Amino acid sequence: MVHSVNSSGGPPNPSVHVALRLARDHHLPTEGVLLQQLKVSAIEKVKHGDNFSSGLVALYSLAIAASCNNPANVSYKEDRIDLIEILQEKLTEEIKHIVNTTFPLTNYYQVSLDVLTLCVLERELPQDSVQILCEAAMKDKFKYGKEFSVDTGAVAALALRCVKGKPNTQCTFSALHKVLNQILHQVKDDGIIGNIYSTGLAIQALSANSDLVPSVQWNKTKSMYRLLSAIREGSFSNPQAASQITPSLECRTYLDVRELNCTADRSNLTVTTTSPPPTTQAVPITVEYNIVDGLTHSFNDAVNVSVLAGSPLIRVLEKARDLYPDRFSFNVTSTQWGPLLTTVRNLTASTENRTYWQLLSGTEPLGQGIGDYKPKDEERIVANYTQY
Ligand code: B12
Repeated sequence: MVHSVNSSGGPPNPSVHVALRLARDHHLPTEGVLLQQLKVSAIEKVKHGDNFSSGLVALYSLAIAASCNNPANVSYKEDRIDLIEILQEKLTEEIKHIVNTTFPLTNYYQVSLDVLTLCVLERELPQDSVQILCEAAMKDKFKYGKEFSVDTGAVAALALRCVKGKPNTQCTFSALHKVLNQILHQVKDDGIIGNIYSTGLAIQALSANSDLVPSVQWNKTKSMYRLLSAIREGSFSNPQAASQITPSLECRTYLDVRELNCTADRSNLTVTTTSPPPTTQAVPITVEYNIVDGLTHSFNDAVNVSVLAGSPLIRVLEKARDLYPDRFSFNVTSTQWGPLLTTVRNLTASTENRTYWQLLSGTEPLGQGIGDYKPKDEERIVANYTQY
């Protein structure tokens, strides 16, 4: 995460800042640089009217507060913005959208982040927001397709925990009970909760609600060790992925942002330079790439391409496009997780219509995106245009 701040050149990552702040050891010069980048970037986004989704505003606010700065008063040169007011407005829009259409403007992961942030920072929550989040939990809305999203449930459980006990929040008792049970249902024998990338957030949710989690139902040590072994296997080389497990590994949760004592920090983190992985002879592999319009069935096209072993999936897409530009053209959007596949041929993902390009290996959904997933020889990768 520290290296990503100094080398990325891309937009600053608020989730990485929260993680660095919640860690016990610090590299204060890097945290200072990232804090400044976040402030400038927030101001630029507001000034230029760039896309600034509610959850992203929440993460920026949480990050700035985690450095003991006031997100309601972010300034750079002669510009000044109030991120809390913006967050309250964005959450109000999400609530209105849910009331009108039954779906949030973005998704329930972000609505939960919004409620969590306003609560942790002890700011006023828009009317009905807690009630709406409770209802969503009770009506099983934390889903993409048919699957319960552990990540979403985990952030919702943190938000509900935070607001529990405040006036007019009686609904949180049954909502928490429901969501925690759904998360506990996803605990696997090896300690993974959901998948490896939701495990960190799930540990936070279960730890923050430990009084409601029967100890026979979850072995925290096992989940923590599973994360540590996954780090050694290289599953967390993406800084965004690393940022979502760090709080749990430091035995903290996002709720602890309100308790940070910045004056006590010491810059005691020794940053080691990672040596490049040993160079193995790169051999070519063959990957079948299949693009399917799963909604209106306007096309179903496949091609075999050859890439070097260890290449990320995006190389396969590029090869296919180079071979047949008309059939395999594609576009991506950069996100904190890496490139998100948004368009293939003439079909573009849309939040409004809740369509996206799902990635699969055969019939199994991939656990990573095109920037991180490394296909194997003879693997069949499917990009399927579908709805969530
Ligand atoms: C909501 C969500 C989605 C939605 C996003 C659209 C929407 N309007 O809601 C949909 C259903 C489209 C989606 C798709 C996918 N997702 Co998703 N998603 C999430 C979730 C639950 C919340 C994201 C969010 O809103 N974050 C908060 C906002 C403020 O941050 P943001 O960076 O602006 O959010 C955007 C990006 O995160 C982007 N996004 C969402 N998922 C993914 C996945 C990848 C690989 C990339 C590059 C970007 C991306 O969409 C967000 C909204 O615009 C996260 C959970 C998590 N722990 O982060 C998983 C998560 C990020 N997704 C994941 C995965 C694997 C995918 C898919 C690859 C699944 C698949 N097999 O097809 C696809 C992406 C395929 C592609 N086309 O490239 C993994 C990523 C793990 C990793 N190491 O890479 C996560 C962590 C879930 C998990 N535990 O497995 N996702």
